[in-house]
This record gives sequence, structure tokens and C-alpha cells, in this order.
Amino acid sequence: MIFTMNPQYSKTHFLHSTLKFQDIPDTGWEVAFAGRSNAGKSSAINAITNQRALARISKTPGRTQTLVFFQVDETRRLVDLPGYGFAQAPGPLQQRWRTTLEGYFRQRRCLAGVFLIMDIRHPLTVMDLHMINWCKHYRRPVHVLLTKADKLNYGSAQNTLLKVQQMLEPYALTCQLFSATKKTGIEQAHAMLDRWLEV
Ligand SMILES: Nc1nc2c(ncn2[C@@H]2O[C@H](COP(=O)(O)OP(=O)(O)OP(=O)(O)O)[C@@H](O)[C@H]2O)c(=O)[nH]1
Ligand SMILES: [Mg+2]
Repeated sequence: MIFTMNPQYSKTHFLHSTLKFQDIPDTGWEVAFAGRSNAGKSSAINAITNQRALARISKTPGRTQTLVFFQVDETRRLVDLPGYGFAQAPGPLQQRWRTTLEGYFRQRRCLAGVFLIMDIRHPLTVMDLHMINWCKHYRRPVHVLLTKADKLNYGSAQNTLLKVQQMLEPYALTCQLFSATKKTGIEQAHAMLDRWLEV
């Protein structure tokens, strides 16, 4: 299959990195990328925008330590969130992230939805379920990317997708396979972003 990149996302550029989300005016729409440390949030942003190094990627968990805002165009943004479950981060920093993220989910009017990124080999951790409940509480729609799907063969990846979909049925959220390395699932991710970021 010939993969054609949706040009509107490939123009995305870095806007601001901060622990104070109020730095960026609460206008237009944004979609936040949440998930465990090292799950592949930053890589997913790069794959979706067809850029190699827009968001910083690292083998060491805890690379993204602030909210990083990327501008798709004048009214639309993608936001890379600090990963959760990173035990080595100093206690006060972890506490600050928690408070910041809680405020962000509670207050941010332009937050149209959350892409929840899970490593397909370790889906639905306790923290992921907390995040899903949190989003439900604040009425934020969630779309799950089961990423690193290239690490499993086709059958196992499909099986995991089905299982995760069944477990998440009570939450009425959507779920897909994704691989930043193999660039699979990008068109489906774009379709979801198009819906949420509709101007
Ligand atoms: N095989 C494979 N590896 C991936 C994929 N996505 C990310 N990775 C690898 O997973 C590691 C973590 O990726 P990041 O994108 O930095 O993860 P993150 O969720 O942003 O991590 P933090 O910023 O620490 O929270 C890196 O070594 C990536 O190269 C994928 O789809 N397939
Ligand atoms: Mg990151």
C-alpha cells in the first residue's frame, strides 16, 4: 500500500515546553499524548507528523519532563505529556507533574481528547486504568494507541487489540494498533485527530 502523509500534520512545529500550561492561551483545540514513561508517546508524535526529531525520543524512561506543545496550525496543537510510572524521577518532581497534569485535565477547555499510548506488550497497567478513569471523570474522550505493534506478529497483535477492546468496552473509547517504527496505524490516527481537532 502506498502511504500518503496528510500534509496538514507534517507542517507541525515546536511551540513551547513548560510545566505551566497556562503559558499557552486556552484557545483553539489540542490533543494530548499521555501514557507510561517509555511507552512511545514522543515517537508517536513524530510518526504522526512525519518528522524525525520533532519530539525528543529516548531509550531512557522519563525523557519528556514537561508539557511540550506542538503547533499543527494556528488553531490546533498536539501536546506531549510527561510519562507516568517513572520511579527514578525525584519525589517533588513527580508530585509537581501530578498536580500539573491534574490541573491540565480539569481546567483546559481546548483539550479535545487524549491519545493514550500503551506499549502493546504491556497494555492496561494500573496507571493506565487510573488515567482512563481520570479522563472519564473530566469527560475527556480517549483514543488508545497500542504502539510498538511491530514487536508482535500479526496474529498476536490482533489478539491483544481484541482483548484490550473487550476490557475497555465499559468505557466506550476507541483503540487501534500503531507502530512508529513501521509507520503503521498513522492514517487511522489522523482520522481521529481530524475528528477531534475539527475547526
Ligand atoms: N520497536 C518500536 N520501538 C518504539 C516504537 N515507538 C517507540 N519506540 C522506542 O521506545 C523508546 C521510548 O520511546 P519514546 O517515544 O521516547 O517514549 P515516551 O513515551 O515519549 O517516553 P517518556 O518521554 O520517557 O515518557 C525509544 O527507544 C523508541 O525508539 C515503535 O513503534 N516500535
Ligand atoms: Mg517522551
